[in-house]
Amino acid sequence: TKVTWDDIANADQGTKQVLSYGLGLKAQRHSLAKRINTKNVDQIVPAWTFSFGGEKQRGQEAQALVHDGIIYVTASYSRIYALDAKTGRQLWAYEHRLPDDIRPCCDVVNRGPAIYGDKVYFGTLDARIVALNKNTGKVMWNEKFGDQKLGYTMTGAPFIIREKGGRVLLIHGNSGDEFGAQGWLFARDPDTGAEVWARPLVEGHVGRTDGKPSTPTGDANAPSWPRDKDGKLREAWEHGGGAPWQTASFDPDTNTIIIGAGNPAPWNTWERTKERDDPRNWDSLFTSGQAYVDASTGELKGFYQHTPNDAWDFSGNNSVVLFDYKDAKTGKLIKASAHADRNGFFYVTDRTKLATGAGYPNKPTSLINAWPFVDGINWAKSIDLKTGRPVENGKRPPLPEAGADKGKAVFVSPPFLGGTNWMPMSYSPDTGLFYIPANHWGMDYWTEQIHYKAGSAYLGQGFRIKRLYDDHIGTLRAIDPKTGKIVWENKEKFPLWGGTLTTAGGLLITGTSDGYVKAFDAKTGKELWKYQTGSGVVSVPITWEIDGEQYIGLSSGYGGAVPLWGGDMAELTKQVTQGGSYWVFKLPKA
Ligand code: PQQ
Repeated sequence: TKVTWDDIANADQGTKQVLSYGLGLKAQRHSLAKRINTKNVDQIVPAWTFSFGGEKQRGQEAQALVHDGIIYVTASYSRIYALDAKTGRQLWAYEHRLPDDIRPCCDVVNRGPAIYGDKVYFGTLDARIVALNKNTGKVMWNEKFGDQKLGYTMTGAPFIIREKGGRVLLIHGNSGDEFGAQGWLFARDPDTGAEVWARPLVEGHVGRTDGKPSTPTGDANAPSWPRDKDGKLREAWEHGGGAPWQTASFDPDTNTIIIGAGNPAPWNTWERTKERDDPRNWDSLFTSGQAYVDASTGELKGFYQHTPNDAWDFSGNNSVVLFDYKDAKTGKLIKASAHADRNGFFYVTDRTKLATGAGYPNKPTSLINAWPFVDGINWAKSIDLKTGRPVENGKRPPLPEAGADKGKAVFVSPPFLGGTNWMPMSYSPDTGLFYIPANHWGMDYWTEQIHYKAGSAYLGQGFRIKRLYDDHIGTLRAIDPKTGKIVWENKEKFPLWGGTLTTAGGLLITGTSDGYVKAFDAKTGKELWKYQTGSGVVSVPITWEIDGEQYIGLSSGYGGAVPLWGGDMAELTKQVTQGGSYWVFKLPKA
């Protein structure tokens, strides 16, 4: 049967279908399934496993979808599979033919598909979005949206929404900030792939509606970006970054798409600062923050910037999760957004204020609170709750001295790989807690000279990532969004690089880089079960029910940014073997 908008909007009210990245429009990653629970999870066993095959054994980061007993999962190198969700039998497979000149910054990953009507959709490393017939795997349309030679690529999962006029739209972004790509958010007709609107996230660039220029993003003069003496915007503005390379959430009540915007390009903060000025006077809008986009028009109507004029590649991409809670003092229901940033702070914002335009840009009124969720943050002392801006701590790496090609190194924590990274957190309405896969580490960080060169890395920074503690890097943390209190934590010797899932069975499920899938008691943090999958787990778990049985599934296959960019942690995880398979667990038959 076809997947309808109502199926997607209501999937998180049932247990049989997983129809979007984030397991629902709010991206809470919480399932109502409870057959597997804290009492019996220690009995679950593998139901089946499926190998993605081939020689392409790395970087399995996907979250799968489940519809009508079929599981759709993407794999590294732009591959997608349809499998019988009960048995793992392959129904069809599609391997996208990739050119040699793709430039993904952080491994050949893919985070998952979207599904609607009779089609499944996924992004490819050569900057396309491909639609396939969900029953046959036949390609129905294929739209190229950027030049892969210039670093445009796509790793994130697309997302289906319905805007208030009734049109269902396929929403996706691009990656490529590390190569000086411009970040764009696209809305397409899911039937044909035709672009409906497109919104750039660098201030002053002009969007599109129905293929024609629409409005500039923010102020047409881009006052948050510096100009040279001749009055022209500096080189960085042309490239800019801000790529929304992860997946949106959607608030139908306010007709708003909520998505994180990536880091500004290049990383070098001085390239985005007027000569001899203080970088804190320049914001590089609309990068490294959370963006609120009108679903019907593609207008940017709200924005909260976590890291103004980001000097550390903190990005703002990680999921923005929608949740409601009662204010302890007033008893009022607050419609909030929560976001654990790479910069180490956990932000709770009032999403209604941002969605009505009052928070645009950086108005302080939308921030409810912000707390550190990792130890050792040294780039900022705190977030000022009145202005919403960080209270910085002098950790912008200085310019090279005259004649030198490198600046002096500063030690910064978190490092550019973040207090957390792309791996999505989950929220359990039962415990009222968020579960963040976090890491304790820092970096030596120094400035280098940089000029844009098409197809080359556009950073202007050098770095080396280091550990903060001898006994662990990863820390799975449960945080209370009302108080910022860390309620429990579980340490891991390797970096954590997989997402989390909570269930009505009281479980928190995740994977570890040393190959385990683990189940914890979501309330107490007690480890209840683990299973070794044979390669590092850097994917996102889901759960579903068929014929009265509950299944838990996730990919295994180490990769992502840590082995490529992780300095001491790349060394540490060299011992992890490569892989590429999907694992499914269930209770044994009684
Ligand atoms: N991807 C990973 C990963 O999959 O492990 C880690 C990162 C990315 C980063 O740390 C990034 O900064 C990053 N940045 C961009 C970007 O700004 O365009 C894209 C990606 C990506 O598409 O995977 C990553």
